[in-house]
Amino acid sequence: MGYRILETEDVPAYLRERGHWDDIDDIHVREVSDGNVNRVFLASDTAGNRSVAVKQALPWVRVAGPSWPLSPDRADAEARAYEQLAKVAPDKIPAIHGYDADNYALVMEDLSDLGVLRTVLNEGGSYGPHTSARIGELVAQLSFATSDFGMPSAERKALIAASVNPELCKITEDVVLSEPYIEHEHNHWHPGLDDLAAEFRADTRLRTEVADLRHTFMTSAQSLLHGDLHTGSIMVGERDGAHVVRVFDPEFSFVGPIGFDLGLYWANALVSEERARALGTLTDHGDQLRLSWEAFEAEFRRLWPARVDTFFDDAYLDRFLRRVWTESVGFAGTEIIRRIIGFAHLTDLTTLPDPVPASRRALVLGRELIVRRERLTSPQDIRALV
Ligand code: SR1
Ligand code: MG
Repeated sequence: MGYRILETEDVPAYLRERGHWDDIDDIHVREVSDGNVNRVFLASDTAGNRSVAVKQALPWVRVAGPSWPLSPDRADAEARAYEQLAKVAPDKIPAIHGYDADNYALVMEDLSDLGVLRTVLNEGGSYGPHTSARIGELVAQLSFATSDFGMPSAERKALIAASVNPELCKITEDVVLSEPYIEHEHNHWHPGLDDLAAEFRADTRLRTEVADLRHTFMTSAQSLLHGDLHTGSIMVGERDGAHVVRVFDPEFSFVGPIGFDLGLYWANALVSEERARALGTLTDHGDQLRLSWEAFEAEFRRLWPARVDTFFDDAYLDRFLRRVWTESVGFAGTEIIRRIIGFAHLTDLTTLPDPVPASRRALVLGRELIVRRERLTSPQDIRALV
């Protein structure tokens, strides 16, 4: 049977057909779609002993509808990314029960006992001691294993070819790395930001630096990325007394610059900090960039000896990590800006009683991260800017 778009009432039979659920007299399904792009269902039994999540890619952007068509092939990219992640960071992703390539649907662990990090933070929670360290480690584990340091050359060429994700990359190239700096129908912003939005569109230096980051995004095939590592792609919580962190939604995955993953996380951490500052609920927000970078760097350096022969010695590693740092800073700036004057905004700011002062601070910070990235050489330099 070909591609069927699943509705809530189709899910029980679908799960039985795929061998995930026998007794469909005892199954309750609800749609919990929340992201911009896909549809997600949760199925559980009455006693609450069993549950699974079903995520299906639609042939369009969910929040825009059929007027913005998008190939469901992105589900293949997501399944491939989970395959790689399962090899190197199985403790930081949901368990994947099966992928149905005909229907572009993944059946996976239900994470609804955990909270989406963005929601936890928006509700006044803190990051806690381990979240950013786990994120830094995950980025290092995935990026090292799929880089030329962690994979034989021919195998990596095959990975690059298999991981092309043209439509989703184009979305990023447009909505993150281009549209906010030109007039575009996708863009929108609070009227209190009119002057800054106009200033950014007229700022030749800023636009040239963004062009450079865009080109890096398009050409730098360093490692397999998550591709959309914002705080809405991370679940956190407690299980059996332990703090757990799970990263999901890697449908934007492709082989690109590592700094794009770190930069997205940093941008979202910095925006969460602006929200907390506006509400007077600041806790550990200001530590997260440093904690994730330190964990990333420590893990990447720990893995490095595995393939030191081809790249000679640590001098090249130092140079490589400096480049990753600088690009991460720049990509963080682009993510902040597009989330305020581009297509897809953040509830961190939109749900503030007055989003303008925090949004203005974030926009100016984003611009500085982009244009001064070569001179910002440490987390302390970024603290000084904030
Ligand atoms: C049209 S999609 C807009 C954004 O939603 C996704 O979550 C990505 O962040 C993308 O840039
Ligand atoms: Mg997503």
